[in-house]
Order: sequence, then structure tokens, then C-alpha cells
Amino acid sequence: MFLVDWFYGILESLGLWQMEAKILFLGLDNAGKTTLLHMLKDAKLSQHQPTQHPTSEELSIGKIRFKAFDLGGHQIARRLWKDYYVQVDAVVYLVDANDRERFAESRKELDALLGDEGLRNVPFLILGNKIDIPYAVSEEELRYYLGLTGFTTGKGIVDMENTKVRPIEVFMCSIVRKMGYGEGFKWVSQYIS
Ligand code: G3D
Repeated sequence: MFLVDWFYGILESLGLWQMEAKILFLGLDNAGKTTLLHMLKDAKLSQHQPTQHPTSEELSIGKIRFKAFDLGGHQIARRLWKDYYVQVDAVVYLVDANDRERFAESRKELDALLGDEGLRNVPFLILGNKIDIPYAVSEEELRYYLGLTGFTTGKGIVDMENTKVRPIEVFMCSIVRKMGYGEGFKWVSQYIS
């Protein structure tokens, strides 16, 4: 409970709940998107129950709408989130850092997103989840497997006006242990105005 309060405190201090924003949670199935949505909901801020769909879930907190979609072999989901992302403010891309066998698949989906014209200026927070499992890869390894070595923009703030670079950064986390993702949200919230 303390940790949930702490996490809520971070988001509140950033004024994130007051922002009007659409945040997409994307990633392969089993990456932890639903768990993260439920974690946010359990911060006792939810106004609506998450809506269950076969391939997506949605949650509204304050003026922020979070929506999660499974990628990878879900053509229907792709169509759905493409309809939705017209005004998306940030993408949170979740990867199971423990599931080496699916890194290539996850990278393929991420590459497709990063190359998508419709998401050109949208900041990407990459969450390497499940670091509570000892077998999980390190942040540097995950960067490597996702083809992001040398492409991430740093954990500080990117001067988007002058560089025209899309903010993208990797944060490792354990959603079930409530570790790491607060820092990630803090980072990405700098780019949501
Ligand atoms: P998805 O919505 O991306 O498909 P889920 O993924 O949120 O349904 O999570 C898939 C499984 O991963 C769930 O396990 C969930 O409990 C687990 N999981 C999520 N986050 C973490 C984490 O930080 N650490 C660990 N060890 N497991 C995590 P089940 O067994 O319910 O399928």
C-alpha cells in the first residue's frame, strides 16, 4: 500500500492526473500490460472499471485515458489501435525481460511502431518488465535485443524543439513488485503537455 501511495504521489506531483492525455500500452501478450493497468486502477483513482475486450483494455483516470493492446499476430488489434492513436500522447511499450525467446518478435513489433508515420513524434517509454525474475536480462542486454543500442535519447529531457528527435528510453521494472515504472512514467510525463 505504501508503494502504491508512493507511485500515486509521483504521478500527482507531476500533475499527470490533471493532464488530458491518451497513453497507449503496447507489447506482446503476456508482457504485463493488464497488470500495469490494474496497478494504476488500484491506486484508488479510477473512475471506471477497465473495459474488457478480447484484445484491448481501457482505463480512465482523471483526464487520462490509458488503453492497452496486445501486438504480435493480432491483426484485429493492430487495426483497432491504429484507429485510436490519432491523438496519442505517449506509447508505453512493455517487454517481458525474462522471455528471451520472444525478443525478436517484440523487436519486430517495436520496429513497425517506430517506423509508423502516425507515431512519428510520439515519445516511447520502453518498460523491460519482470526484473524480479532472476533470469531477466539487464537493461543493456534488452537495448541490444530490441536494436536500441545507441538510439535511446537518455533519461534526462530531450530538447525536441531543436533536435527533432523522438524521445525514447528504456526503464527496467517489476510491475508486481511496484518497482521501476514510476521513474519511467516520470520521464515520459516530461513530454506530455
Ligand atoms: P498482458 O496484459 O501484456 O498480456 P498480463 O500481460 O498483465 O496479463 O501479465 C502476464 C503475466 O505476467 C501474468 O501472469 C502477470 O501476473 C505476470 N506479470 C506481470 N508483471 C510481472 C512482473 O513484474 N513480474 C512477474 N514475475 N510477473 C509479472 P499470469 O500467471 O497471471 O499469467
